[in-house]
Amino acid sequence: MSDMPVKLERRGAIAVVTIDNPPVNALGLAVRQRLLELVPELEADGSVAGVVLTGAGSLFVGGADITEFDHPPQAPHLPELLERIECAGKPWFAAVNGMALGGGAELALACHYRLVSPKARFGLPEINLGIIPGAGGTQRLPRLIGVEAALPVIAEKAQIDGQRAVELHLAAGLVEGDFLAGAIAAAAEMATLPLPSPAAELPVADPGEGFWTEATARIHKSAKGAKAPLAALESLRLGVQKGAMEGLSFERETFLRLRASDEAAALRYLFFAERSASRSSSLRGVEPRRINLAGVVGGGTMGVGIAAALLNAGLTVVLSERDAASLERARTALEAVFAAQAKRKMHSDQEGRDRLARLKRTVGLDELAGCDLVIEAVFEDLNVKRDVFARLSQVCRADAILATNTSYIDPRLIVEGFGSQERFIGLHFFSPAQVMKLLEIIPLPQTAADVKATGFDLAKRLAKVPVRAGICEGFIGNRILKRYRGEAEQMVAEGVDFAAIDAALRDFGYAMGPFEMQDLAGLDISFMNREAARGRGENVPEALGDILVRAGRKGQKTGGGWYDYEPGERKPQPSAATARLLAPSIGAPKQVDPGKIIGRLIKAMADEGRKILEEGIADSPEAIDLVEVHGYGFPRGKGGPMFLSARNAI
Ligand code: T1G
Repeated sequence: MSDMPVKLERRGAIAVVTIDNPPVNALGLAVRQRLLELVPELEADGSVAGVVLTGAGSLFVGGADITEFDHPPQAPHLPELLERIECAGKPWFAAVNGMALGGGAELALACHYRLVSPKARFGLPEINLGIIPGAGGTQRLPRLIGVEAALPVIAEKAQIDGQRAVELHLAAGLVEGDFLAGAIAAAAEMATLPLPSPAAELPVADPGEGFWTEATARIHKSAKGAKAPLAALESLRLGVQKGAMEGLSFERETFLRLRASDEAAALRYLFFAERSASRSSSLRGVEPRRINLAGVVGGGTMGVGIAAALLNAGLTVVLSERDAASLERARTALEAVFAAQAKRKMHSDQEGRDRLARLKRTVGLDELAGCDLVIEAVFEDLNVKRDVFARLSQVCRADAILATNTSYIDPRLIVEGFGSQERFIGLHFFSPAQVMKLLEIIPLPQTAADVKATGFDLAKRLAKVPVRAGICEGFIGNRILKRYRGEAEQMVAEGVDFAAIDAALRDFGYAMGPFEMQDLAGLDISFMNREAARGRGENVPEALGDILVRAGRKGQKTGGGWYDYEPGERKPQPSAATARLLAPSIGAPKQVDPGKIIGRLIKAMADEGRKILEEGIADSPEAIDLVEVHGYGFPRGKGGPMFLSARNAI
């Protein structure tokens, strides 16, 4: 009896139905089957005046069971169940004790009344999964709260909390204190009232052409090519203009079509990959160290971003620079970061000032003595980094964790000779560090388990996606980037126009192609790496990018790299200079189908990914895809190179 996912108990004339299906009370098959049995059962029970439906634990319902989506839908389907509840002859009260997401929100909307706790939240996040609500959300919500209030929830990931739900008359009441008892009491009182009309039958006002035009433009922009948000808007609009019945069938047909799409499959894959990323099986049960005071060495682009990320997460930060002028530049840069965040409504101006108030600035390293964790983010040079760690290992507490943000250098070489490796770890952030979600965690062979666990815990506190990476040149991300760029350059050498390659990658979903990206980041970074390798006597062939750098073309910062740039402009312009410089090194021009360009580049990334897996540098194909999506702009709706390769989609 106890593992039944739906529990039934009686409280006087009220039947209490509790969905108890850990971890998130998802509306899986067994839940749907049991609820469908209960509707007629309770209907026929003359001693039942009303039904209170709630969720066990802190959630109401986390939605339909996403794990079922890789398989054909199984009856009973959610729309059928919700229609039975909506048309029941006795009132069903959704006692929303916490998150009611997706199908969970739709279930609450089909009930006759909603009673909410202060922790209640209604959301229809289906577009995150490349689908739209499939059980009436786009039809019932606007009929209960109006189109203007419903649209942001349906197509823009907005949520409605308990208080707002009462204000919108979505909920009949807010129940404080002992929520379930209060909800049952309210239900007992309201059970005798005439049943309200089913939400799907309520009238809804059409806000007019202007509203739809503006909404379509706004959502088209924010969707960045994803299909689901506009499909959700279309379902809402069609229901408003053609009626709920047509709206419900359009919604269901659209939901099923998107559910079967490659984009939805990719987004589901990433949904589960992101959730398993934060839990490294090898660290289960290892307690992370408590980090309250964090130090950052270096106030350049990376140092400022890392300090901002730590301050955003509530930590107190000591930022160190080598001299007062550099420290002043770092302070100005940090203030600009928080001003920009306030402008984007991430927080208020006051909250920005409060966060900056937790920043201490210092010249030199001595003031880092009290830090629990210090992250080094100085110039990418072995000797410069070693000088920092030599000093840190003297001034910092023995139990302080010392981390390097190196993106290429072997961390063992950086900390060699500075005491036991147990407290050293690589924490590789991505620029801008306060925005990019990826954190490559690079343990050294002797890094202590609780130090590794602290890296993963820090990622969670910074709302980042952690990926363990082994030690090799470029770890996971930069190693694949090198292969990706090498393959792209090889195509140029064979005569393919690099602008055509960039265009193909943009159409595929990247914000920019490899050559535009190099111009933004600077061609000199990889040039210096190659020169350093040549300096070590390694045989590194001349790259096309080297020809450009030797001619002074380092990218946007020099007004030209692969492309030309007008002063102060970021728009890439075709370059006669580049064409002239590269002509002797590239083949006769040739046209290649964009699909072939994409296929070749992603195959190269996946091939390198397979090598990385064989060498144990990454723990799973999912880990590699998380690196590509959260660190290198791989389009989310495509899943990742390993995902596409596994599906033979390239
Ligand atoms: N189905 C199956 N498993 C789910 C799930 C779901 N809906 N939601 C979460 N899980 C798993 C997750 O993989 C993890 O598993 C564990 O639960 C804890 O999750 C018809 C079609 C609810 C806010 O999009 O946003 O309804 O890794 O780590 O931080 O219109 O999970 O432990 O094995 O995220 O406390 C719409 C998705 C579905 C909500 C809880 N619903 N979930 O956050 O825990 S589509 C969603 C979340 C739908 C209808 C349509 C969050 C959460 P494991 P967690 P959390």
